[in-house]
Amino acid sequence: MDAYDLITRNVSEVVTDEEVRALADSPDGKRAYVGYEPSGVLHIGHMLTANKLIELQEAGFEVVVLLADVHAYLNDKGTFEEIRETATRMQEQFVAYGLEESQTEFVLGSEFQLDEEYILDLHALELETSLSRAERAMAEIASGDGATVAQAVYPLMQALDIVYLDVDLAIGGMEQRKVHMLARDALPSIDADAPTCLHTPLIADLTTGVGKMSSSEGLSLSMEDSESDIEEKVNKAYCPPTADPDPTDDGEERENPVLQIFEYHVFPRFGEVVVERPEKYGGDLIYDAYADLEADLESGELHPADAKGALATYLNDLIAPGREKIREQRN
Ligand code: IYR
Repeated sequence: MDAYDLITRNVSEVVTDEEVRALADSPDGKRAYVGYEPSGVLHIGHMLTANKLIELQEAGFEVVVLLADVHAYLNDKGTFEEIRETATRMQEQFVAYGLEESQTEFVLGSEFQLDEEYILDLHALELETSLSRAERAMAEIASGDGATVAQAVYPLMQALDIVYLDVDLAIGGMEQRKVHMLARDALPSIDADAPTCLHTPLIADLTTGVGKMSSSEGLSLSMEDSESDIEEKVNKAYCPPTADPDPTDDGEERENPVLQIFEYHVFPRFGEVVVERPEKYGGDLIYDAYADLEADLESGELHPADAKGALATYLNDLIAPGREKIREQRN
């Protein structure tokens, strides 16, 4: 795969395509980053953007992971001490997941976000941004109801991080897109370039296929799940024989989360998928491309129960090193 294909594989959106093509022309030494609010354990959403970071490392990018402790504090995720402690644990889990430690720069937000120069630039952005714009940018990120002043400051800091970390490409899930659009509009006012952005898809709710999987509601998959937790959850997943299911009776869009996880997690990390089946049911199926697995599910050649069985096995392989790390961290 060439650099452009690696960068754009499995993404929902790039802003802009022209800018990404320019990066792909000379990716070596270019810097890409994702920021995460530190939390106790990695969940499948963290792992999805991490897959993209691993692909970018393959394409020659330098990768920066921001452990956004100040952002987590502003988003009411705990005391500063608690957040700091989870940041260290999260870093270790990312390395266990497969981010090359020697090629990944882990940065704690508070290492630079409390410097005078950063704060003054932040105030300059505050002058340029309406409260309603900041609030809209946070609609899919903010926790709790009712916006706080802290939540209005948050997206402006996220914009400024792009400048202070000197990155060429900002990455996030689709829920980050409005923050990035704000960054593109606001950063030129402090003489910084509008950043190039890449957004990864969101995995749908596991049991309904509606909306997005969330660690606060419904079933979510995380590194602390045991093998049997994963098997049970995947078993309960919504998996009609199509990648494009009909909407619900209320007109809500549905996705097939089992196929999404194959597409965004399993194929990128394993390349090939073997679905084990007894001889009497036709024997093993071997796929070296996601599209073939999807086509077989749609045609009925691959039964949803067999697809789920294989998915649980691969997911368990993916999280095994992280699960082991969490066990160590708790001892
Ligand atoms: N908003 C992210 C966390 C975050 C991301 C970046 I990129 C930053 O520069 C700072 C924070 C979240 O929702 O987890």
